[in-house]
Amino acid sequence: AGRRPSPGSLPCLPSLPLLGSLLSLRDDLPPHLLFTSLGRTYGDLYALYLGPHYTVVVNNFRHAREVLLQRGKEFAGRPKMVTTEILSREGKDIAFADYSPLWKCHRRLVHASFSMFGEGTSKLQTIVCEEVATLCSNLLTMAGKPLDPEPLLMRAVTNVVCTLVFGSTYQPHDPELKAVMDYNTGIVQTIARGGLVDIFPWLRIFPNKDLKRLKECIKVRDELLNRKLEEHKASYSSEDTRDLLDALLKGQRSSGEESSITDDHVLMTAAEAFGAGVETTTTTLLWVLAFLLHNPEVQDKIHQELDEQIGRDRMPCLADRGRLPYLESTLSEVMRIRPVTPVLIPHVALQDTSIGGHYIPKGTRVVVNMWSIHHDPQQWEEPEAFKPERFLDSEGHRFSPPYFLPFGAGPRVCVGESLAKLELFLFASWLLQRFVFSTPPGAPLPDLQGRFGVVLQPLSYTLSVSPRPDRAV
Ligand code: HEM
Ligand code: PLO
Repeated sequence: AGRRPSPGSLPCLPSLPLLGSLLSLRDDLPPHLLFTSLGRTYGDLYALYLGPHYTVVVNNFRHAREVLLQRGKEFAGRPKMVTTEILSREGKDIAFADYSPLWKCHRRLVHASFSMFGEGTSKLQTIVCEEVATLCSNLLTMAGKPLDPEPLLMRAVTNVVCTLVFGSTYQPHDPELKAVMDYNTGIVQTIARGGLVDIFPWLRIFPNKDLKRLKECIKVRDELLNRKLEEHKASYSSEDTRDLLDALLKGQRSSGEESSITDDHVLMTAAEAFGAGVETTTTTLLWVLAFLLHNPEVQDKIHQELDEQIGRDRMPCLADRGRLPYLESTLSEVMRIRPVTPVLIPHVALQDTSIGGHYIPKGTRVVVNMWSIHHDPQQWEEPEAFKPERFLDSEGHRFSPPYFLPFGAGPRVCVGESLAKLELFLFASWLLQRFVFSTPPGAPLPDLQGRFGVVLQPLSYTLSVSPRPDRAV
């Protein structure tokens, strides 16, 4: 332990200043593509220094399985990164907190609170359906006009998460809703310009305008959260758990007098559930619509499946999931071809360990390149092609191959996975039962490369919505 890695066994990139600059060049490859292309020179598993940090890049499923699952516990650490430390009050959240017994207990509490409102209960379904219904009526008023779907989708998703976390929703023109959407956007745009692979440790030394903006957004967030927390504390009752914030407060209180889960932890968790809940789901839905505009034949098939399985007399519900394998496969295909976090969040080795038989010293950062796994020609036929059928077996049943991991896996797997799947299913099925989405005449098709930051987002685009014929809406 403690010895520097001898790069003897693992190919290690030599010229780090050069790489650093490559990563930070705005018009150059984003990290997931750069790491994938470096793999062609250095092999699937290689090391490099990002600033002073010895970092191993994992590009194939076999090695990812070791890191996430087989030795998941040994790789369950997180690095300290300048911007995420500020965002999470030095890791008092789940996603950016390093491994510790407190983190474990905290994560378990969050997980339990999520399940309380999750699939087991019909509560969540009711919440989501209410918001989708509003979204549909909003879309209807825009029928035929070119429209940027982002604000409408984001508001609907924000309201779902808001109900879940704080037990409240916003009317369309509530200034607080605008404040929330603005601070979220601000954080997303500044938190990790080169992705979560934090290659700008010098941000701290040379505060720049991004850092300033990030701090301003965090201030807005904190004021809002403090208010919600105080309101909840004032009306708290251990008998009636109204929302996630109540569940967290309850967990905090029941874990003993000197609970080490502080108010800061509660606040950061609520903030994170809120942020993660909004950004990931909105982004995925925007990718879904973008790919449907590019692939109208896929949209036709979804419409057909919905007509056959659900009809037009009732709205889809969670119980219909098994009946709509093509729709589910389309959602999977979108998450394969454009994973929201193409390089996950970096992991850290908590002890000396190994990957693929190569020695990995304690403290090594590990970047799991999910993009390259989801585009590996060894596993996927024509990986660049959008083909929902690849998730269907010969009998038309949906299946999910082990090397499809949009939510990660193991001890650091996404805590919002079931919530996200539920939301995506209900949003997509309702929207597509009612509407046809198309490119407005004269408008370009959406760009499919996207912009890489903390999440891989599509560039804004316009679409046009029309109610499906033969339906009395
Ligand atoms: C972590 C994907 C939605 C909360 C992650 C990770 C991925 C991911 C890839 C990192 C795994 C790793 O580093 O190994 C997604 C996708 C989503 C989604 C594709 C939607 C389409 C959500 C939602 C929430 C959420 C809705 C909460 C409301 C979290 C949290 C973590 C996380 C708290 C950190 C877990 C940890 O570090 O222990 N997610 N996520 N995610 N996600 Fe999600
Ligand atoms: C989104 C913007 C919010 O204001 C803050 C925030 C918190 C948690 C982050 C989330 C952002 C982006 C998506 C992340 C999530 C934690 C886990 C999730 C990174 C930055 C994923 C998909 O890994």
